[in-house]
Parts: sequence; structure tokens; C-alpha cells
Amino acid sequence: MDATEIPQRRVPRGGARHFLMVLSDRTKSNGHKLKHNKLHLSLRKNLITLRVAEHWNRLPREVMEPPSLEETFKPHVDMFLCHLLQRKPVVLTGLELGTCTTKWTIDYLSQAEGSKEVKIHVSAVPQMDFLSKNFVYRTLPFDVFVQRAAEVKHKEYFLTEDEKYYLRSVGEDVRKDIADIRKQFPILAEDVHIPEYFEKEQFFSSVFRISSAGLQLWTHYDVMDNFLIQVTGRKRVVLYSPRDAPYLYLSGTKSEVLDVDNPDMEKYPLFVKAKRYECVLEAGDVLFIPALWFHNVISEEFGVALNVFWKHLPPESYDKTDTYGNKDPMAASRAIQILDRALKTLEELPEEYRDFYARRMVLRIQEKAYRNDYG
Ligand SMILES: O=C(O)CCC(=O)C(=O)O
Repeated sequence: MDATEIPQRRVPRGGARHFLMVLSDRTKSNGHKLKHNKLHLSLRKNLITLRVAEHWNRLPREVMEPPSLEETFKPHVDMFLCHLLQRKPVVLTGLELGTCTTKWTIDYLSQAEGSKEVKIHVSAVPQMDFLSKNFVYRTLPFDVFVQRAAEVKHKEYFLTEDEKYYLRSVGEDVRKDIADIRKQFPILAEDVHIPEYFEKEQFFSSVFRISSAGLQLWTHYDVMDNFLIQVTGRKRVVLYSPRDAPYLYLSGTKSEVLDVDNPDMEKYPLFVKAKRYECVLEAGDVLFIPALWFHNVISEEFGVALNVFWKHLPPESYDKTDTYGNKDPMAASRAIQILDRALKTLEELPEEYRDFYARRMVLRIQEKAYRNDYG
């Protein structure tokens, strides 16, 4: 495929221009081409519209008119492919997701999967913090959990009468098994049609998520591509590019900055430099979150979501012990270990020399490993 510029008239005005991009020659020659063509064919079977996560201080986004004719369809598919290949988040609306979007009421969910036990997060505060672990894990029958997550004040509770609940489904054995809604929630799985925008062999996990209104999930990245399918309830997602990692005060895959709306600027002065992208997912919307993009999620309403991770790197790149899709690829972990050894070696030098050679090493890393085409 030749380098293709998205036609200007197809792109929403305002913030969306931020994502306007060109498929470069680099993607043409790196082995994505074949996949892209195959993907293009399977995409054409589906009708999608696109909205683009926009920079927070830009104009309100515009929703594109749903394409109804074949001739208006191709640019939308191309636009999605651009986001996929250029590793940019995008909101897809109007996808065929199955009967879940109409069926999944609180009563239906409770009846469908009954009283099987689920391990959940329970938090006395709306902002859950994985690093300080300000929440507890508890087990409840699924139907009881759903009722509790849907209510604001509880008669029965673990911590406080207005505690919040969150389910992130896991495999049978958390250390070995991967979350797959077809295995853990087989009845509900029947109601979902997962968008077929990747090859079957690339599938990694389908994670069922149910959240109380108001609950906020810490900012983190995952190492695989991901569709966040918002089945019911409204959810706000704030995203940051992997390039802004230096401003996010990372601890592993998570950011220390919990309150992205009112950050402590004394503690996190560089956070202001991170460019914030934001979208609000309505029921039936699907957000494509590319691997390594940081995301912070707040459920504005009680909501049910499914997120589907797939491997876009060769399968051997991933850590085989990773059941969550958030362990760094093998080569990245090895490189970080080597860096740690190099830093240990620098300690053999007096401070003046250590500082000088550390700076030279940074320059070398920048020169050899940084992209210069980051859009
Ligand atoms: O929607 C949520 O509750 C969290 C989503 C998330 O973290 C993800 O899609 O990786």
C-alpha cells in the first residue's frame, strides 16, 4: 500500500486533527504490509465509524456521520488502519457487538452467571491506587457482587457503606491461566461479538470488567494492543502517549500520579508536560488502546466492559509467564537488566566521572534507540 494521507474532509474538526497522519514508508517495509492487507479485507466486512480521542483543551469532538454507502466506507477503514499501524488510540462507534448491548441489565447479569464466586477489588475511596494498595481484595458470589456494584449505599459491606467495587476477571489459576470470558463467564460470552480486527492466533485474553459508579483506576500501560469494549455505562478515559513516560513518575507499569485531574504539582512538577488525551465512552463504544499507551479510567456510571488484548508482536517476544498482558517484552526486560548492571559498574567510578559517563550513555541511548519520527 502506498503512503496514504487521510482525506481532509473525512477527518473531524478540532482536536481530531491531532491524530491526522500519514502511513509512512517505514511501516510499508517492516512486514506489516501483508497483515495490513489481510486486515483490510476483514475490516471491510464490518461497518465502523470513528471518533478520535482528543487533546483535552481542544474543541469538543465531532462525531462523524456513520458511513452508510460502500464508497464512504473505505476512508473510515483506512483511518482505523492508520491508527492501528501508527499506534494511535481511537474510539470506534457503531460496531456490531452482539446482544450484550441490549441484554446486559443488572438482573440479567446476575441470573446468567448466578452465584459463582468472584474475586473483586473493594475500595473505600473512589481513586484506587495499586502502588499504595488502598483497596482490599474480597470474594463474593457474582450475583451479589453485581447488585452491590450497581448500588451507591450498601446495607451489607466490607469497609464502608459507600464502598466501591471493581471486577477485573482473571483465569482459574491467576498465576497460570489467562482471563477468557468464554471460559470464566460462558453464558455471558454467548452475547458478545468481539470485533474481528486481528488474527485468531493473536488473541491473548478477554477480560470482563464491572465497576461501581465513580470508581477510578490508576494510570498504567499494557504491553499488548487492546480493545476496550464498553458494553453498558459511561466511562471517561484519559490517555498519555508512551513518549510522555518521562513525565508520568512511573513505578513499573503504573504512574504514581493518581489524581490526573488535580495532580500534586509540587511532588510531580513534570506531570504538566504530559499531553493529555481524553474521550468519553458511551455504551456500545470501543476504544482501541495501543500497547504502551498509558490510560486512566473513571466509570462515570455503573458499567460493564470487556477488554480484549491481542499480540501484535511476534509471539516469542512476550513473557510466557505473563497472565495479565502487562509484563514487559522479553527483550525489554533483558535490556533493563543489562542497564542495571551497567549502572552498577559505573559505581566503581568517582562521582565526577560517573556523572560524565552516565550523560554520555544517555546521549548514546538517545542517538541509537530513540525514534525520530514520533508523531
Ligand atoms: O475499563 C476499565 O475498567 C479498565 C480498562 C483497562 O485498564 C484496559 O483496557 O486495559
